Amino acid sequence: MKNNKAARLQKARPIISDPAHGKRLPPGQILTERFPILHEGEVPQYDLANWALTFDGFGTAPLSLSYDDLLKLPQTQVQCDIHCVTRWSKFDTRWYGVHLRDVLAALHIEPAGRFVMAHADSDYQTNVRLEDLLLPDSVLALGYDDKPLTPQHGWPLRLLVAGRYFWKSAKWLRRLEFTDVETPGFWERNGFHLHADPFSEQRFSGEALDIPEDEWERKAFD
Ligand SMILES: Nc1nc2c(c(=O)[nH]1)N[C@H]1C(S)=C(S)[C@@H](COP(=O)(O)O)O[C@H]1N2
Ligand SMILES: [Mo]
Repeated sequence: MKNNKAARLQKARPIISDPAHGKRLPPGQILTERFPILHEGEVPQYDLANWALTFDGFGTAPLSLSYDDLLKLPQTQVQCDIHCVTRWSKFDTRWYGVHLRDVLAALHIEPAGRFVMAHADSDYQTNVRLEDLLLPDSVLALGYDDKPLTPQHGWPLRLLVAGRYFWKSAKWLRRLEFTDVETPGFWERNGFHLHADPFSEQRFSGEALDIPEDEWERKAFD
């Protein structure tokens, strides 16, 4: 079934961003202080004893880390702005977690390909470039605002991908698949851009239309 989110976004009415935010707010975005909760499907429930994050694509058997393993790795703090393709942006969000470079070092693995498919619950995938995951502001996020993630925002682990629309930041992350081919994920197969740079408005895989939407305002918030 083709998901029609891209088509709906393209039909929505245009908005004009407040110039007071200058170059920090990407074109076509609106600033919010709230924290919208957006996802497909239900919030998954986990027993951490049975939870693992799997890494594959190294020509070896898959490697995995438990939640405790992640807590023992060096913890990284990130402060960044987030930008959702449905037009909301939030400045200065604060996260902590484990940086991919520290995971790769701990597992003694080095990816050969340039791409990563992030696999998450429930049946969500998104494609990211390895170089984006290795940026200082990308993190495998365990917590937000000095507390473990809430279930709605991705507990126990979500991806935070620096400099990309927020759909790349997969909540409920379960597996990172390293590959040398770029394969579209869930939204990318449904009309959204492969690379998703908010500052060049890489919203859609067709023409990047200067068109907005307010669907997030009707959903849940923190
Ligand atoms: N597993 C999973 N992760 C997901 C999604 C989803 O549907 N499932 N939606 C994405 C989208 S479109 C957005 S905007 C952000 C929203 O994250 P938030 O609810 O913490 O604001 O999660 C992203 N990660
Ligand atoms: Mo989104």
